[in-house]
Amino acid sequence: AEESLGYGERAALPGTHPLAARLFTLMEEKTSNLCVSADVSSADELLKLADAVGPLVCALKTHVDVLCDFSPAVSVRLGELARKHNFLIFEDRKFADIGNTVKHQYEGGVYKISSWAHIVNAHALPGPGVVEGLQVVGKPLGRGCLLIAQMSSQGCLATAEYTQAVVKMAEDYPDFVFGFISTSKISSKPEHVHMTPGVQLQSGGDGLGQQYTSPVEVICSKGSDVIIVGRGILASPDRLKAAEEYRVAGWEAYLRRLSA
Ligand code: S5P
Repeated sequence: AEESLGYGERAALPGTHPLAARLFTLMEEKTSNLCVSADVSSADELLKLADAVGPLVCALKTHVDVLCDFSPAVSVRLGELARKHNFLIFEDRKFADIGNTVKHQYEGGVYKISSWAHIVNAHALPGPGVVEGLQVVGKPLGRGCLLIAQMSSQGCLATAEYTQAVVKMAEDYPDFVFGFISTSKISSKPEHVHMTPGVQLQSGGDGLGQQYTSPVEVICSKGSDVIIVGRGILASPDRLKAAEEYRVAGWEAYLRRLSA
Protein backbone atom coordinates (compact mmCIF):
# COMPACT_ATOMS: atom_id res chain seq x y z
CA ALA A 1 0.00 0.00 0.00
CA GLU A 2 1.14 3.54 -0.71
CA GLU A 3 0.74 4.32 3.02
CA SER A 4 3.65 2.02 3.71
CA LEU A 5 6.09 4.02 1.58
CA GLY A 6 8.85 5.61 3.61
CA TYR A 7 9.96 9.22 3.29
CA GLY A 8 13.06 8.09 1.36
CA GLU A 9 10.99 6.10 -1.12
CA ARG A 10 8.65 9.03 -1.60
CA ALA A 11 11.66 11.27 -2.31
CA ALA A 12 12.54 8.99 -5.23
CA LEU A 13 9.11 8.97 -6.91
CA PRO A 14 9.31 10.60 -10.35
CA GLY A 15 6.41 12.98 -9.60
CA THR A 16 7.79 14.31 -6.33
CA HIS A 17 8.61 18.03 -6.46
CA PRO A 18 12.39 18.57 -6.12
CA LEU A 19 11.96 20.55 -2.90
CA ALA A 20 9.72 17.84 -1.43
CA ALA A 21 12.33 15.26 -2.48
CA ARG A 22 14.99 17.29 -0.69
CA LEU A 23 12.79 17.49 2.40
CA PHE A 24 11.95 13.75 2.42
CA THR A 25 15.63 12.92 1.93
CA LEU A 26 16.90 15.07 4.75
CA MET A 27 14.12 13.74 6.99
CA GLU A 28 15.51 10.22 6.47
CA GLU A 29 19.10 11.41 6.94
CA LYS A 30 18.32 13.29 10.15
CA THR A 31 15.62 10.88 11.38
CA SER A 32 13.37 13.87 11.95
CA ASN A 33 9.85 14.76 10.93
CA LEU A 34 9.90 17.72 13.30
CA CYS A 35 9.41 21.31 12.15
CA VAL A 36 9.99 23.77 14.95
CA SER A 37 7.78 26.84 14.83
CA ALA A 38 10.23 29.58 15.79
CA ASP A 39 7.66 32.04 17.07
CA VAL A 40 10.02 34.41 18.89
CA SER A 41 10.19 38.18 18.81
CA SER A 42 13.88 39.03 18.41
CA ALA A 43 16.35 38.19 15.66
CA ASP A 44 18.98 37.16 18.17
CA GLU A 45 16.61 34.67 19.81
CA LEU A 46 15.53 33.33 16.41
CA LEU A 47 19.11 32.74 15.26
CA LYS A 48 20.17 31.17 18.56
CA LEU A 49 17.14 28.88 18.44
CA ALA A 50 17.88 27.94 14.80
CA ASP A 51 21.49 27.11 15.63
CA ALA A 52 20.47 25.05 18.69
CA VAL A 53 17.59 23.01 17.27
CA GLY A 54 18.90 22.99 13.68
CA PRO A 55 20.43 19.49 13.93
CA LEU A 56 17.10 18.09 15.17
CA VAL A 57 14.66 19.51 12.65
CA CYS A 58 13.73 18.95 9.02
CA ALA A 59 12.38 22.50 8.77
CA LEU A 60 12.27 25.70 10.76
CA LYS A 61 9.06 27.68 10.47
CA THR A 62 9.21 31.45 10.87
CA HIS A 63 6.77 34.34 11.28
CA VAL A 64 9.23 36.97 10.21
CA ASP A 65 6.74 39.82 10.68
CA VAL A 66 6.70 39.13 14.42
CA LEU A 67 10.39 40.03 14.78
CA CYS A 68 10.91 43.49 16.30
CA ASP A 69 14.32 43.86 14.65
CA PHE A 70 14.30 42.17 11.24
CA SER A 71 17.03 43.16 8.80
CA PRO A 72 18.27 41.51 5.60
CA ALA A 73 21.27 40.24 7.59
CA VAL A 74 18.89 38.08 9.65
CA SER A 75 17.68 36.22 6.58
CA VAL A 76 21.25 35.79 5.34
CA ARG A 77 22.32 34.32 8.69
CA LEU A 78 19.25 32.08 8.78
CA GLY A 79 20.22 30.77 5.35
CA GLU A 80 23.73 30.01 6.61
CA LEU A 81 22.31 28.09 9.55
CA ALA A 82 19.95 26.17 7.24
CA ARG A 83 22.96 25.06 5.19
CA LYS A 84 25.06 24.29 8.26
CA HIS A 85 22.39 22.09 9.84
CA ASN A 86 20.63 20.90 6.67
CA PHE A 87 17.08 22.10 7.26
CA LEU A 88 14.58 24.01 5.13
CA ILE A 89 13.23 27.45 6.02
CA PHE A 90 9.45 27.76 5.94
CA GLU A 91 8.04 31.29 6.21
CA ASP A 92 4.48 30.90 7.49
CA ARG A 93 3.19 33.97 5.62
CA LYS A 94 -0.24 32.50 4.74
CA PHE A 95 -0.66 34.49 1.54
CA ALA A 96 -4.35 35.08 0.84
CA ASP A 97 -4.85 37.79 -1.79
CA ILE A 98 -5.16 38.17 -5.53
CA GLY A 99 -2.26 36.92 -7.63
CA ASN A 100 -0.76 40.33 -8.38
CA THR A 101 -0.70 41.36 -4.73
CA VAL A 102 0.80 38.13 -3.37
CA LYS A 103 3.46 38.25 -6.07
CA HIS A 104 4.68 41.57 -4.64
CA GLN A 105 4.24 40.46 -1.02
CA TYR A 106 6.37 37.38 -1.73
CA GLU A 107 9.16 39.08 -3.64
CA GLY A 108 9.28 42.62 -2.28
CA GLY A 109 8.66 44.76 0.74
CA VAL A 110 10.92 44.70 3.77
CA TYR A 111 11.21 40.94 3.99
CA LYS A 112 11.88 39.77 0.41
CA ILE A 113 10.60 36.36 1.47
CA SER A 114 11.29 34.63 -1.85
CA SER A 115 15.01 35.37 -1.52
CA TRP A 116 15.45 33.23 1.61
CA ALA A 117 12.41 31.01 2.37
CA HIS A 118 12.49 27.59 0.71
CA ILE A 119 8.83 27.04 1.60
CA VAL A 120 5.86 29.37 1.94
CA ASN A 121 2.16 28.67 2.40
CA ALA A 122 -1.04 30.13 1.05
CA HIS A 123 -4.76 30.04 1.58
CA ALA A 124 -6.56 28.66 -1.46
CA LEU A 125 -9.58 30.86 -0.73
CA PRO A 126 -8.88 33.49 -3.45
CA GLY A 127 -8.78 30.78 -6.13
CA PRO A 128 -5.93 29.64 -8.40
CA GLY A 129 -4.64 33.19 -8.98
CA VAL A 130 -2.98 33.18 -5.56
CA VAL A 131 -0.88 30.16 -6.59
CA GLU A 132 -0.17 31.60 -10.03
CA GLY A 133 1.04 34.91 -8.57
CA LEU A 134 3.35 33.16 -6.10
CA GLN A 135 4.55 30.68 -8.68
CA VAL A 136 5.74 33.43 -11.04
CA VAL A 137 8.24 34.42 -8.35
CA GLY A 138 8.98 31.12 -6.62
CA LYS A 139 9.23 28.57 -9.39
CA PRO A 140 12.32 30.03 -11.10
CA LEU A 141 14.02 30.02 -7.68
CA GLY A 142 13.15 26.37 -7.02
CA ARG A 143 10.86 27.30 -4.13
CA GLY A 144 7.75 25.39 -3.07
CA CYS A 145 4.36 26.15 -1.57
CA LEU A 146 2.02 24.40 0.84
CA LEU A 147 -1.71 25.08 0.54
CA ILE A 148 -3.65 25.50 3.77
CA ALA A 149 -6.41 22.94 3.53
CA GLN A 150 -7.43 22.60 7.16
CA MET A 151 -6.53 24.54 10.29
CA SER A 152 -5.92 23.45 13.85
CA SER A 153 -8.03 26.19 15.37
CA GLN A 154 -11.43 25.76 16.90
CA GLY A 155 -14.33 26.73 14.63
CA CYS A 156 -12.19 26.68 11.48
CA LEU A 157 -14.50 27.34 8.54
CA ALA A 158 -12.87 24.84 6.14
CA THR A 159 -15.45 22.21 5.22
CA ALA A 160 -14.67 18.78 3.77
CA GLU A 161 -15.69 20.13 0.39
CA TYR A 162 -13.31 23.10 0.71
CA THR A 163 -10.46 20.80 1.71
CA GLN A 164 -11.05 18.57 -1.32
CA ALA A 165 -11.07 21.63 -3.59
CA VAL A 166 -7.69 22.61 -2.11
CA VAL A 167 -6.32 19.13 -2.91
CA LYS A 168 -7.54 19.57 -6.47
CA MET A 169 -5.83 22.96 -6.69
CA ALA A 170 -2.54 21.44 -5.51
CA GLU A 171 -2.81 18.80 -8.23
CA ASP A 172 -3.20 21.55 -10.82
CA TYR A 173 0.14 23.20 -9.83
CA PRO A 174 2.60 20.34 -9.31
CA ASP A 175 5.59 22.50 -10.28
CA PHE A 176 5.15 24.73 -7.26
CA VAL A 177 2.66 23.26 -4.77
CA PHE A 178 4.10 20.18 -3.07
CA GLY A 179 1.79 19.63 -0.13
CA PHE A 180 -0.51 20.93 2.55
CA ILE A 181 -0.98 22.40 5.95
CA SER A 182 -3.66 20.08 7.27
CA THR A 183 -4.71 18.28 10.40
CA SER A 184 -4.62 14.92 8.61
CA LYS A 185 -3.57 13.23 5.40
CA ILE A 186 -5.95 14.55 2.74
CA SER A 187 -4.19 13.65 -0.54
CA SER A 188 -3.75 10.07 -1.70
CA LYS A 189 -0.64 11.05 -3.68
CA PRO A 190 2.50 9.91 -1.85
CA GLU A 191 4.35 12.76 -3.59
CA HIS A 192 2.46 15.26 -1.43
CA VAL A 193 3.81 16.36 1.95
CA HIS A 194 1.36 16.93 4.80
CA MET A 195 2.50 19.22 7.60
CA THR A 196 0.41 19.53 10.77
CA PRO A 197 0.47 22.30 13.39
CA GLY A 198 -1.33 22.27 16.73
CA VAL A 199 0.94 19.56 18.13
CA GLN A 200 1.90 19.03 21.76
CA LEU A 201 2.62 16.05 23.97
CA GLN A 202 0.12 17.57 26.42
CA SER A 203 -3.43 17.77 25.11
CA GLY A 204 -5.45 20.96 25.44
CA GLY A 205 -5.44 24.41 23.90
CA ASP A 206 -4.22 27.94 24.48
CA GLY A 207 -7.40 29.86 25.31
CA LEU A 208 -7.30 31.57 21.89
CA GLY A 209 -8.66 28.75 19.77
CA GLN A 210 -5.56 26.60 19.30
CA GLN A 211 -6.25 22.87 19.73
CA TYR A 212 -3.45 20.39 20.39
CA THR A 213 -3.02 16.83 19.18
CA SER A 214 -0.16 14.49 20.09
CA PRO A 215 2.66 13.47 17.71
CA VAL A 216 1.45 9.84 17.69
CA GLU A 217 -2.09 10.87 16.84
CA VAL A 218 -0.91 13.18 14.05
CA ILE A 219 1.56 10.76 12.43
CA CYS A 220 -0.06 7.36 13.10
CA SER A 221 -3.80 7.99 13.29
CA LYS A 222 -4.11 11.02 11.04
CA GLY A 223 -1.40 9.96 8.58
CA SER A 224 0.36 13.33 8.38
CA ASP A 225 4.10 13.55 7.61
CA VAL A 226 5.57 16.45 9.58
CA ILE A 227 4.71 17.73 13.06
CA ILE A 228 4.93 21.49 13.57
CA VAL A 229 5.66 22.36 17.19
CA GLY A 230 5.90 25.85 18.66
CA ARG A 231 5.09 26.42 22.31
CA GLY A 232 5.44 22.73 23.18
CA ILE A 233 9.16 23.45 22.74
CA LEU A 234 9.43 27.23 23.16
CA ALA A 235 7.71 27.31 26.55
CA SER A 236 10.01 24.63 27.94
CA PRO A 237 12.81 25.71 30.29
CA ASP A 238 15.12 23.47 28.22
CA ARG A 239 14.18 24.00 24.58
CA LEU A 240 16.87 21.70 23.21
CA LYS A 241 15.76 18.83 25.41
CA ALA A 242 12.11 19.44 24.51
CA ALA A 243 12.95 19.55 20.79
CA GLU A 244 14.74 16.21 21.09
CA GLU A 245 11.69 14.74 22.87
CA TYR A 246 9.44 15.87 20.02
CA ARG A 247 11.90 14.62 17.39
CA VAL A 248 11.94 11.19 19.00
CA ALA A 249 8.16 11.12 19.50
CA GLY A 250 7.56 12.08 15.86
CA TRP A 251 10.10 9.63 14.49
CA GLU A 252 8.92 6.71 16.62
CA ALA A 253 5.36 7.39 15.51
CA TYR A 254 6.56 7.30 11.88
CA LEU A 255 8.39 3.99 12.39
CA ARG A 256 5.26 2.59 14.03
CA ARG A 257 3.16 3.68 11.04
CA LEU A 258 5.61 2.03 8.65
CA SER A 259 5.51 -1.28 10.48
CA ALA A 260 1.73 -1.29 10.97
O1 S5P B 1 -3.85 25.70 11.28
C1 S5P B 1 -2.80 26.18 11.65
C2 S5P B 1 -1.81 26.58 10.75
C3 S5P B 1 -0.61 27.07 11.23
S1 S5P B 1 0.65 27.34 10.09
N1 S5P B 1 -2.53 26.31 12.99
C4 S5P B 1 -1.36 26.82 13.47
O2 S5P B 1 -1.18 26.87 14.69
N2 S5P B 1 -0.39 27.25 12.58
C5 S5P B 1 0.88 27.87 13.07
O3 S5P B 1 1.60 26.88 13.78
C6 S5P B 1 0.72 29.05 14.00
O4 S5P B 1 0.73 30.28 13.29
C7 S5P B 1 1.92 28.93 14.92
O5 S5P B 1 3.05 29.58 14.35
C8 S5P B 1 2.21 27.44 14.96
C9 S5P B 1 1.65 26.72 16.16
O6 S5P B 1 2.28 27.17 17.32
P1 S5P B 1 2.05 26.46 18.74
O7 S5P B 1 2.82 27.32 19.68
O8 S5P B 1 0.58 26.45 19.03
O9 S5P B 1 2.63 25.06 18.62
